[in-house]
Amino acid sequence: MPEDSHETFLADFALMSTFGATAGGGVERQAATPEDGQVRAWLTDLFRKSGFEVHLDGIGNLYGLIEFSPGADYVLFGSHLDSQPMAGKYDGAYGVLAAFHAVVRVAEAHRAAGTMPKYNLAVVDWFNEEGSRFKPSMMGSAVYSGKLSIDEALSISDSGGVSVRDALTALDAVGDFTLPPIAGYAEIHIEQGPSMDDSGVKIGAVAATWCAYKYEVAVQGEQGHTGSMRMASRKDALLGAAHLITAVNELVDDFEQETLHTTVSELYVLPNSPVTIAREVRLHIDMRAENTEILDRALALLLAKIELLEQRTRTAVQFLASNTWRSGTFVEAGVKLVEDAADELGHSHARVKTLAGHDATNIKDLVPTVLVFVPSIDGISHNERELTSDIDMLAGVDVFERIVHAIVTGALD
Ligand code: HGY
Ligand code: MN
Ligand code: MN
Repeated sequence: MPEDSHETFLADFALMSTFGATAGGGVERQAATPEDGQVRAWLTDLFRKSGFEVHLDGIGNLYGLIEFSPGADYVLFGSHLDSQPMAGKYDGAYGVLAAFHAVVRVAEAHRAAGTMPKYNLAVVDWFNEEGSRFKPSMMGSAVYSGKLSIDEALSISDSGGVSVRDALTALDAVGDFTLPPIAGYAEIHIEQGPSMDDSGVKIGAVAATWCAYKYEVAVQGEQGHTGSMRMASRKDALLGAAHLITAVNELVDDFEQETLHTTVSELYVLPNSPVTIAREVRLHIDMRAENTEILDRALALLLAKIELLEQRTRTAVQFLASNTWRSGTFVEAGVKLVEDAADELGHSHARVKTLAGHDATNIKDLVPTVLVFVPSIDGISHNERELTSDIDMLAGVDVFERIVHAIVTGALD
């Protein structure tokens, strides 16, 4: 690829990373915050300056379209610009920018050659992939793929009581566009895990996804005076939550190492007053494994542990909501596309699984979908220290360009 396009990519990446930049070298761009609005406005401007038509759908998904043949279906490429709090600048954003640059290069090649691709091209920034401010994660692609109703999504509120609808409206980001039918989707993303960095592999052809069981849980107790209430009469929700957090983490001891990942990652204490025993604790349980058999076994074990901790702490545990995705494979033709593109460019590659969810996790159930990884140094992610080298980013963009070219000419049909 012409050197300038590498330099242009790196310059765009540096500029993109200034939106919501944190002192520790990461970004803070939670969904529909002003910082998310700023980076979306920047992408909108970049789309327009490069001849894309820009559209917004009803859940704030932002699209840039290049039409070659009116009425032809589209093929879609992209990822997400929103981030976790105090997080890395590569997660999602790299994939949006790589998709933009790869689509620009492929469109320019067709124009220069006077050829017509089989499909029109679109780039997307999916709204709220991270699910940090508004749960569940992968929200924009879940609505697009029919897994979550738009009304339900728009009415979900953050911990401050602001709804998705109000937050998007404040950014003037609620549209009424419906993307024409798509024949395929591809996404490039950092691995967010250590396997590629450990093995020195430069391109990951994602063959399948782990599955996830995520639960919103409330531990119910009763308020009381921390000084005067007898210990034997207490129904301390925070004590119940402490036992639950330990129980969730100790589940992995009953499974082969690294085959089950469990976390309690979010916690709210009510009333959270120093001299009052907690009446309620809300927390978020996240369980991941290669298949649902492992997760079903882990869940059964957890429910048994919950019965014991309820008796021991005189509290009650309620499951309020769940968000799950089952493992699933990506189309073989797409995995092969990644391997062939990496071979053509002389980059090492391996078939990998994704332990994290992505928008591709949703879209793969709709149309033939390709997910490509580039290495994360030390596997660090959702952390300001997240890092992928420039050379690995650029290799990924070049590989992705070959994938875009193949898909737009019908390679996934
Ligand atoms: O939930 C996930 O795994 C994704 O990173 N949002
Ligand atoms: Mn991501
Ligand atoms: Mn993420």
